[in-house]
Amino acid sequence: MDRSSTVVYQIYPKSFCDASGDGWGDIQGVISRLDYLQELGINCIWFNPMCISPQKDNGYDVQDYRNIDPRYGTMADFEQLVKECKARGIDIMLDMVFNHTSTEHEWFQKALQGDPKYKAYYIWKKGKGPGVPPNNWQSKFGGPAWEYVPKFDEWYLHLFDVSQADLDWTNPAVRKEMADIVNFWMKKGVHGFRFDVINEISKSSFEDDPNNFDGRQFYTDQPLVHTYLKELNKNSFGNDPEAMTVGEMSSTTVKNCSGYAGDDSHELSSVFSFHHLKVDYKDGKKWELQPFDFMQLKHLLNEWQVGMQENHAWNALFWNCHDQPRSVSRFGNDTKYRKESAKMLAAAIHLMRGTPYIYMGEEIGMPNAGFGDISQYRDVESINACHILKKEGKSEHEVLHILNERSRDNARTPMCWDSSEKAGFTTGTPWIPLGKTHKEINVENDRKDPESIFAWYQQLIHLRKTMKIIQEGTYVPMLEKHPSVLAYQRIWKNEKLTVLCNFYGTQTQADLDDTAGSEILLTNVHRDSIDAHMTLQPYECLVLYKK
Ligand code: TEU
Repeated sequence: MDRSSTVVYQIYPKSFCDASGDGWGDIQGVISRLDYLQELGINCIWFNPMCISPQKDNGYDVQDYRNIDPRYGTMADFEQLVKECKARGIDIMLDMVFNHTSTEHEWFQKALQGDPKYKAYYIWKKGKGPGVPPNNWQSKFGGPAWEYVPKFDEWYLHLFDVSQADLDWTNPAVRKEMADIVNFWMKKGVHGFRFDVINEISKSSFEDDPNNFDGRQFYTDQPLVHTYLKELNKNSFGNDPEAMTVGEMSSTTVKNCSGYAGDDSHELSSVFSFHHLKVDYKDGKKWELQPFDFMQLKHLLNEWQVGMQENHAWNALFWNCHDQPRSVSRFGNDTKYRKESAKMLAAAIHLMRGTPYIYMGEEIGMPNAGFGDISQYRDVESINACHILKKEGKSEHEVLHILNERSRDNARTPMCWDSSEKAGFTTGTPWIPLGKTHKEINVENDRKDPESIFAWYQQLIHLRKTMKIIQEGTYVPMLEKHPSVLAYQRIWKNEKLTVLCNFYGTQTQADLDDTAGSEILLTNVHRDSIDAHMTLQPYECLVLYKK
């Protein structure tokens, strides 16, 4: 796979399409919708984990890395999926959850029985005293990052849920297991791999975090991550010329990512970083609401574009994924200007330098879930947060409001295919309620519109696949001080592509000195002329091209 011309579509399998009628998405459901994805034009699908799992964290708690969870189907179904995708020119990217396993994994179970080989697969420490964990680190899902096991009078580390025990990557046997798992899936015809929280696999020290924060300074981007990735590359996907990899990098830096995804670093092909998705966190806190800071957003997007370019490294481009609220609700307008803002947001990142990712439903402008009751939430992180927020004294109403803005479940409601009662997702009872707008916002309705959001995405994907300037052009920020417009140019040989995006529902002025001879390549508002001083319409996106 070529990272500059590939567009990846992300499927959260539990919520995409259910063929069996049990209310859970499954592999046969995905197969039944592949023609739709082919029509969209994408050339790769990233699947969130489908391996056997107790599903405490929807598959990010892996119990068996080499078998498909029966709720999704069988290995034969998976093999059929690979074939059906291949026939449509679509590659598959699988999620490798290598920082931790489920505590139900055979390795952890053997560890609990006292088998020294497997005990050494995980991270165990003595407490500071009776009932006192080894240090003050906090789990990402709330509460201490350590769990006590009386039998050993020791604690195991879990950076995430208590059911997700961190693996000890200093152990060469663990590293070999991981490479073997990648090789197993490569033999099944898989060329794409997404590595979950991969920059957290190395823990350099186990001291208290002096800022009484969460310990992340001791387990994020530690020097050994680079060593481990080079080794994994050499022993697995590095041997496949078709491979494309992406690492999920938590709280990272351009400098580290330039190493992870640098042209000559022999680690990964690309990285996800999340700084631009924290611009609406108050004091860096996810569960404290504030409107997004546009200037910060623009600054971060530019900083990563330019920084990675200067260091010859490669970004993934995305607004949405299964861990984030829906971008049209978050950075756009999901009522009056839903269509305009969904299109504007898409163009803003698809024309940047990197590999674009589309999260299922984004291509029809699906908004946040809009749940009316806390009991509708399913996500382990959201449920933990709910308890913590209530303990802090927040009312039921306030907590619901916060979850409605921030919960990961906003993105996990079932894909809406049509206006029928279950949105064409299932004939049974969906595992999580459908989003509030499913009767109006669905594939069937969007595609009736000649100017659908879907058609806009088709166009963006087509441009990415066919225009060298989008694949390889140099990125140059423009109008950096403009308070509501994100603007940039891509430059390649004698060509120029100019992208202007108004992030607000009000008109704004944009002055460009360089419009002569440009043609309009894309407009989401029927613009037919351009000049040096333009009034951009609410959420207008304008793309100019000049040769
Ligand atoms: O996410 C890692 C991660 O740190 C976040 O995106 C996390 O979900 C967020 O900070 C919560 O606010 C990955 C997966 O994408 C996520 O779904 C898993 O829950 C997590 O790892 C554990 O495997």
